[in-house]
Amino acid sequence: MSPTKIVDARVLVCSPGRNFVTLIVQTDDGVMGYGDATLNGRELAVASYLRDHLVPLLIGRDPSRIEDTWQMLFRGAYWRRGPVTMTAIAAVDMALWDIKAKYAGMPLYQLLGGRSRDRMLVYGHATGRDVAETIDAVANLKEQGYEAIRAQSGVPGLEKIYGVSQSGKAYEPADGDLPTTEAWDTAAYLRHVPQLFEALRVKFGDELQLLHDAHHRLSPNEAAQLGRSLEPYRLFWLEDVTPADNPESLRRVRTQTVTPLAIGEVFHSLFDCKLLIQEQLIDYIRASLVHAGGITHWRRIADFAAIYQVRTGCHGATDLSPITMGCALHVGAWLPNFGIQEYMPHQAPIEDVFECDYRFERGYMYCGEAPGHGVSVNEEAASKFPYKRAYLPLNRLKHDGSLWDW
Ligand code: KDG
Ligand code: MG
Repeated sequence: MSPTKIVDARVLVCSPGRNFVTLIVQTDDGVMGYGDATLNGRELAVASYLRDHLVPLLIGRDPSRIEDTWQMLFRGAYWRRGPVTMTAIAAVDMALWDIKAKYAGMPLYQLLGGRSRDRMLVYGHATGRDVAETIDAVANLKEQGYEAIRAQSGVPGLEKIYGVSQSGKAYEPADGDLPTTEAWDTAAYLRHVPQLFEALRVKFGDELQLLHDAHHRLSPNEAAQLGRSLEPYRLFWLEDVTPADNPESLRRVRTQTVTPLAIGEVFHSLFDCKLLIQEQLIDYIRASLVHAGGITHWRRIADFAAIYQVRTGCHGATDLSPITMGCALHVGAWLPNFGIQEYMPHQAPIEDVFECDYRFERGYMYCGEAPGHGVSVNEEAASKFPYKRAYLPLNRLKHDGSLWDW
C-alpha cells in the first residue's frame, strides 16, 4: 500500500551531548520518516529554513514522489545550492526515502538496488597531544579491530590543533558558546607530520591503513610538499590539503605527488566536485548525505565518481547525526564504488534519543534489516536535551594573529 499524503512535518532541535536538527515527516496513516538537518555551528539557520520555508510546501504532498519533491525544493527555490539549502533538502529527502522503504517493508538498501557488499570498512580517529600519545591511541583502535585509522597529533609549539582533544575526552570541535581561537604555524606542521607517520610505520608496520586530515590549511605548493614527504608511509589518503574553494589547486598537488587525495566534506553538490572527479584529481570524494542534498543527489555524485574510478569516503564526524550514518550505511551496502566510511562514535547520552539498528564490529559497520534507514528519534527523550549554542573554533596565524582557515 502507498501513502497518499504528508500530514505533518516537524523540526526537532536537541542537544544530547551535542546539537542535532531532525526533520520528522508523518503520513496520513501514521508512518514516520526521519531526516538529519544538522549543520555544525549554524543549526538554527537550517531549522528555520525547514520550518519557515519547506514544511508548508510538504503538507498535503504525496510522500512517494521523492524525485519530484527534490526537484521542486532545488529548482523551484530559484536560489540554488549553499550549505543551508542543501542540508534542509537532504533532511526532507532522507525522511521520504525512509517512508518509502517502510511502506515497501524493506531495508533502504534493497530499494537502491540491493547489496554489493556484506559490510562497510570504516576508519577510526586516533589523536594524541604528541606522537607517543597518538601511537597509544592507534594501538587502542587496532585492538578494537580497526583496519584503517586516521592519525592526528599535537604539533610542537602549537597549543591546540584541529583533531586533538585537550581534555582526554572524545574530540568535539564545536566546543565554545562563542568561538575559541587556535594558533597555526604551517612550517611547524609540515615538519611534524612526516615524523608522526614515520613513527607509526616503525611501530605498526606496513599493513595498517593510515589516513590524515590537513583540514584545508595549505597552499597548493605546501600541499604538494606534504604529499611528497608522506609518500614513504603509503597513506590510504591525505584529506583536505587545500581549501575546497579552488578545485584547480588540486591540479598542482596531483602532478607533484602520488599520495592518494580525499576532499569534499564541505561540498554541497555535484557542481562543487565535478572538475575534481572529471580530471581524476582525487581518489576519494568525501561529500556527506546530509550536506549534499540527501540520498537523491548524493548518489548522483557517487555514480558520476564511479565513471572516473573515484571511490566514496563519506564524512562521518559526530556532527552528523545517527540518521545520516544510517542512510550512509544503506547507500554504502549498495554502492559499487564505496571506498570507506568515517566513523567517530557518538557519545552518551545520544542513545537515549536516537535508536539505531546499525552496529560496529571489528573495523566494519553493518546496517540493519529493519524497514527504512533504521534510525528513529524518541521525541520525548529529545525534549530533555535543549539546544545549546556551540561554535567551531577560529584559527589565527601564530606569528601575527591574522585569520587562517580552520
Ligand atoms: O563540523 C566540522 C567537522 O565535521 C570536521 O571538522 C570534521 O574534518 C572533519 C573530519 O574529517 O571528520
Ligand atoms: Mg575532515
